[in-house]
Amino acid sequence: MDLQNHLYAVALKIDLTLKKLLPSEKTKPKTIHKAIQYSVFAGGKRLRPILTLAAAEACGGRSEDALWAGCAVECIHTYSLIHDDLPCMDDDDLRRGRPTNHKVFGEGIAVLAGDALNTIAFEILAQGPSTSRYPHAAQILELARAAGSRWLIAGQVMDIEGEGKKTTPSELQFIHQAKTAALLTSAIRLGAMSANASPAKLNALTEFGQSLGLAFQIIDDILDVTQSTEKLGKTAGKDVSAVKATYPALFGLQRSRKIAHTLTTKAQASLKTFGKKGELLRALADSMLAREY
Ligand code: GRG
Repeated sequence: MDLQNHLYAVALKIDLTLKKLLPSEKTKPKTIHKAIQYSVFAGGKRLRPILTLAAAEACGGRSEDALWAGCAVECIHTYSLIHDDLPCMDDDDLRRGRPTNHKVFGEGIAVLAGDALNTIAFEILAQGPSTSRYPHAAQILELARAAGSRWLIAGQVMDIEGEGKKTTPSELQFIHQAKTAALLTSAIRLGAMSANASPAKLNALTEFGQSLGLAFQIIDDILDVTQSTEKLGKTAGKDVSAVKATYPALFGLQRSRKIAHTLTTKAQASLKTFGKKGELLRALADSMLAREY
């Protein structure tokens, strides 16, 4: 199967599992469950769960065992997007090619839909398989840390506080590591945990995720200035209008592309220990570097 078909097939598997695990639109109170379904099934790329399943396979595990963790991470990711779009945050009208959650359901319900997805993530993770090296408590600790105030939320805080101010390259690198790379790394680590990976394999995948996650956010910064709103499904040029610290703003487009390329090569070098089993992760890293939206 070529990579594109693989991506479609895995995204479909994730969608079907999320459909099964999330409360249906008919569950009372209907408004909140409609709002949750609206954003979860808005056509996201499902990159994080795709990486979770690929990491599990690289460690000799079964993708079926990694599905819970992948869906849990996607719930955290979707919550962060709903909250990020709120008027008190980035104040955006468009996400995943549709009006943002608060534009359709109002701010109160959008805040609650994000809150609910944040807790549903742990409800889902707790229902997945536990392994001898990584019992449920270890998996829950893993996701809670990545989504907490030292990483995902720290990145958002520094992003907000940095608007319109001069940011140093090391501050910018930390913002990107915190708001994007930490959750992406956690998606990969949870896949490895579902396969009961050895500590050495978990470490190798952590290094892979950290470099890949930083490269992913740099590409996101680049796409914000080079792509159209239609292609991105979210408002293009937002970083420039909000005077945000980004790699293109600090280093220019050409150097930013080079940094993303170097980080991707570094990520792929961390996969050496996996041999042929690391091929899918290597190919995913290449496709994330070349992505256009
Ligand atoms: C707690 C009030 C409150 C808010 C939290 C933590 C947070 C808000 C926001 C996270 C920051 C954020 C949105 C980082 C950007 C990460 C990123 C590149 C998102 C886009 O990911 P894709 O391209 O999106 O994978 P799709 O739509 O394809 O899933």
